[in-house]
Amino acid sequence: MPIHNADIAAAFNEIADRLEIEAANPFRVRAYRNAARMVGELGRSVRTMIEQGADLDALPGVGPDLAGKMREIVATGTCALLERLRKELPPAITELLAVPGIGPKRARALHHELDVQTVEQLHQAAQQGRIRTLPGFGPKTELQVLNATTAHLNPRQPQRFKRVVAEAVAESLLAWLRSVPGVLRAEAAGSLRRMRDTVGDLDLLVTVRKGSPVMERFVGYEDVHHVLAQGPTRASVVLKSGMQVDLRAVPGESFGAAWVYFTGSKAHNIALRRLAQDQGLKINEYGVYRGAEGEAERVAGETEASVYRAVGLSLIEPELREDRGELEAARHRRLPVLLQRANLQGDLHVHTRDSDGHDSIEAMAEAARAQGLAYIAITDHSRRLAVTHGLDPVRLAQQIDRIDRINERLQGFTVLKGIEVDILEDGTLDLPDSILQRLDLVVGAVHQRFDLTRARQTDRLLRAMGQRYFSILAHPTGRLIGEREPYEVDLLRVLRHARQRGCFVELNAQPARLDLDDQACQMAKAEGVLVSLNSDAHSVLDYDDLRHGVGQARRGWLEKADVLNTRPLAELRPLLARTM
Ligand code: DGT
Ligand code: CA
Ligand code: CA
Repeated sequence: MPIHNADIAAAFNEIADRLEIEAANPFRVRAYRNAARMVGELGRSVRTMIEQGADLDALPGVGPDLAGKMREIVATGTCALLERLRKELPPAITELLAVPGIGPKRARALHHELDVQTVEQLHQAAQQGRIRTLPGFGPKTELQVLNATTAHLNPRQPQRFKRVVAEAVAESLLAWLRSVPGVLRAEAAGSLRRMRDTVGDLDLLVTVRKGSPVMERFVGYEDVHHVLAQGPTRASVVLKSGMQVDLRAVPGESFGAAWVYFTGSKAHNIALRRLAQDQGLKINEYGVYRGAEGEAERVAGETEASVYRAVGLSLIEPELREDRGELEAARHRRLPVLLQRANLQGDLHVHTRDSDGHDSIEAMAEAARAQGLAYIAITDHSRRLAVTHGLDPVRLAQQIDRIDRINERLQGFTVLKGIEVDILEDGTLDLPDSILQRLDLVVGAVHQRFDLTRARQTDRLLRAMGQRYFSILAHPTGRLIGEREPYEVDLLRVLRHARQRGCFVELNAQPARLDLDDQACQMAKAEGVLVSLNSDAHSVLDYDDLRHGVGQARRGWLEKADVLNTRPLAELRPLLARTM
């Protein structure tokens, strides 16, 4: 059975939940939670890493113990620790933890006192007023439980997956499909291909020789949990991770038309169809047709380019297909030349083991160079973020001196001196100008008080950008996909202030952040503010995340010139120099 990163993450999360219910050491619980998150966002298949003999200990936060567990899970689908924990507690009790407001302590109390084992039973107990009678559970908590369980039992929004997770699943599935007899071609479509930051389900296309068993094989894929539909040319399944996959087999001569159709977006398709109609053409997933029903002549369909050409357009890249002006731009041959990974010359947000990173300055520089970059900025956390071992002025001064010495040795690569300084609640910075002035750049970030009103949060950021040495606003909206909503802020005012002050905004490439999002990138471009596309790397492996940022930048219509760190160092330096 092929184990995906999502399976490992789920196992680690379940271990963390169960350890928490058993009141285990909180550090141990957190280690499993962090590992679950790290694996979930990894972007490389742990299974493949193991197959290729890669060193799992090199992954952030992973020691020999966790590495061993990952090997065990990849080999067997579970691990001895999880199985033991499952025997110790009724299987449904961890469900209780999924209810907001119910932590391990309360889950344990409900289980012991009321013999509640499922969310349904908890809901019932709340309805019957049995929860308010428990010590520590007044009527207010009971109402909370009632609301939470109602929402939990009637989920409104179907689950979406982070792109990095969906991509890993799609890649192994596509590779496997390509090995099925008679399969000529297998490709991803849908939101995954459009590089959306989250993916609802996977849409895959194949072309096959006659008689290929691809549909039978697909529904029998080892990771399939259940089959929703199966026919000769299409099938839908739900994988064990809960992810739905739609597969369609299309004729080779229609592949381009089908790829356009199933790549979407729906809004783009509708606009495209309307444009075709205006020219007396009909467009569907089989091709482009001219003439009346019955005697229609097919004029395009084998390639995507032929489809767009038939309606008078140049080929539109998948990232732009959102009906946000791309058809108009294609008609007037004014499509942007989208940013590419190879355009990036450096990375301006990088951590080391001086704060919460895993590797040395030298190792981060070497790894960046191996990724084709010419410079990085070391930007460890500042003292306010104590959990990260953030730098105070004395330690930062020492780091600055060390970087100077490292640069003397390096050739053809430069390490810039920076800091990820905390923006305090009042918009001042966590370190004084006397030390900030010694740096090449200052990356400012919000790490607490996400809850300020829109007006106060906006003022806070404007004030921070007004500080003399401020350079780049990191992860400007603070969102964590699927975990934390962006904070309330007037982004337009922030961008206009950035433009006026000559500072920059970040597109943070961590798969869970991708902050700014696509539309905000477009807004930055419109306001004339350069975007700094940074990995926020915490280990030598994390530069790989830059490609996620590039996908997001492309969705935001960004070209090479719109991105700060496509500049060679000689052009970058004057842009970073603060004269005010
Ligand atoms: P997702 O899965 O929610 O992340 O987003 P998509 O864009 O992958 O949407 P999905 O999976 O529902 O459909 C895949 C593509 O199929 C979609 O991007 C466009 C096409 N499509 C689906 N339904 C319709 C429809 O009703 N009309 C048209 N014109 N195209 C559709
Ligand atoms: Ca989809
Ligand atoms: Ca779909």
